[in-house]
Amino acid sequence: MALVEVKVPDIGDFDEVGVIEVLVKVGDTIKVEQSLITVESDKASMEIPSSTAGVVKEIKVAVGDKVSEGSVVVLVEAEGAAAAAPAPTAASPAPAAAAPAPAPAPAAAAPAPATGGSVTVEVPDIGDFDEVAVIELLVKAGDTVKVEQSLITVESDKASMEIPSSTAGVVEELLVKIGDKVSKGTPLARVKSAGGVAVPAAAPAQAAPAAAPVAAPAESKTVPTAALPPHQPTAPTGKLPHASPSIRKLARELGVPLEEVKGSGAKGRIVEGDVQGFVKAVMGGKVQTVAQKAAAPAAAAGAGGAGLNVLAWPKVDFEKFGPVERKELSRIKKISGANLHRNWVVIPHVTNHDDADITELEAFRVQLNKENEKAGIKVTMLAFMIKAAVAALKKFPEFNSSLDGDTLVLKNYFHIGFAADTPNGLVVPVIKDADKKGIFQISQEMSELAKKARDGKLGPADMTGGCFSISSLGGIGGKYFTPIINAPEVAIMGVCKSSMEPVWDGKQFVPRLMLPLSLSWDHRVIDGAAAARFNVYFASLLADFRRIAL
Ligand code: CAO
Repeated sequence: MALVEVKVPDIGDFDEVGVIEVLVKVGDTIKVEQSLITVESDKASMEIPSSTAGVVKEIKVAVGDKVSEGSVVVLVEAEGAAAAAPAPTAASPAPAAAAPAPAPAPAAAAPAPATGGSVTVEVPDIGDFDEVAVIELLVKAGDTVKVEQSLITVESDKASMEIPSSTAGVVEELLVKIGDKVSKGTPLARVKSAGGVAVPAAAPAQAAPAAAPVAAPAESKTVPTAALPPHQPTAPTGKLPHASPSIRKLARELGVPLEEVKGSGAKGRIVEGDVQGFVKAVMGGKVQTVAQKAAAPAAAAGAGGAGLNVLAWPKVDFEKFGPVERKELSRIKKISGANLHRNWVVIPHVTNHDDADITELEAFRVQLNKENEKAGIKVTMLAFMIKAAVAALKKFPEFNSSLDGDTLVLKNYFHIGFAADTPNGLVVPVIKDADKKGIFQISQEMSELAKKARDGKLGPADMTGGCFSISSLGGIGGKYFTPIINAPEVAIMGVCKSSMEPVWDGKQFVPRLMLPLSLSWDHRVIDGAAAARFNVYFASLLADFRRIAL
């Protein structure tokens, strides 16, 4: 068994196209030609198939990434020697037989221009796309169209694309209908040319390549697994809504969640009218999106139930005030930002601050690390806090719960998340079954997960299932802060840097190492007295760790 990289094959003009869907996950057994990801430009979407059969070991792309020919999609433990053998030509474009040259077709589809007369627009060279079904008509008789304006959408079982007009003018008659099968040369529409400026038909923007990956052979695309770029793996998503690229683009522009739109086209396909209807229904208050429903309790709590009713985001021309630079948020920041925002808005947060005396515990930790220097495992304060959190969750079970509507789901397992700072943003890996693990094992797992986080290699399984989170800024500094609860959890412990402080022992001030604690909790589930008790108990465990055994 050998590991092979499966790369994006020659997809012609398709360059730097966005990944909109990951169709496999680590551990899946895949066949040759099984679709791995879906990519989409503004005119076409297509599925990229595997050139190799085997078991997916690693996913090297994530939704939102841009890929081109040669981008590594997955790492596969190949079945059989033939597939695993590294192809000498791996770095060069796929052979023509496998991926027909997708260069835009010249005038094949363009009849001779007739000044001011009618021209018949035909399907241009769309590579291997043959006998593909028309699934959408984007114009009608009487419409004025521009050159390259999309006329129809066609779809095979692996890709959909829009076919553009080769001529500007007024559509006199559409010569195809939904369900018709078209190939290169099929007449599409009669267009009364505007001033005789019929131009040679461009191939549909980035359309021809769509056929290429479907036909890509297995053996030409495998290379040894050297020098893999790090990437964030992504959870496989549900099936995409049935809609053409232009409809998906429209939905993105309008912020419409397509998966919530009911399609009225053939086989439930979502058409423009469906998107418009959805927007009208939401604006008219007849329909609520899932996001609106989730936000409803918070909205109801403020503004008399009439939504948050906040001012629009200020639009500032920063350049007017001085030079600026624009940098797109990282993928992690976009995802975590949206989650943090929802949690902040929906959950009524309260934060209780307290201090834990960790003088003895820190001395014990330092001693442990000295004793175990050779073993190479560094025991961290965070590992003790994870154990203390488990004990506190056992004593105060409502902190180990989640809200499901009006029901509280109380958990009998103890998975503790910890916030990890990475170059790309904040992630929260989870130590599973922390109640069953010792300090050394937790320290080791934390160090492995933190490294995976920094390398962008955490998988969905590493970050799900948490009961309670700890966010430690102790290695950096600060006193107290207000951590945001990691929904659907109901509380989070924030800790800052410990410092030596004078503490009154009843007779005198003594120097003690004090750790600042900031516990944020969901006031729908927990009340202030319980939160104060939780903090006091948590601090008492850190002050005297023997209490954990009680
Ligand atoms: N007080 C004083 N010193 C502390 C401390 C505390 N509470 N916690 C850790 N330290 C010290 C450690 O002892 C270590 O010192 P030495 O190198 O001398 O031993 C140093 O700070 C660095 O610790 P660390 O950060 O490597 O280890 P950790 O276990 O404390 O944290 C991790 C690991 C992954 C949580 C951390 O690297 C991290 O990413 N923290 C940021 C979390 C974050 O961003 N939270 C905010 C979320 S809200 O936006």
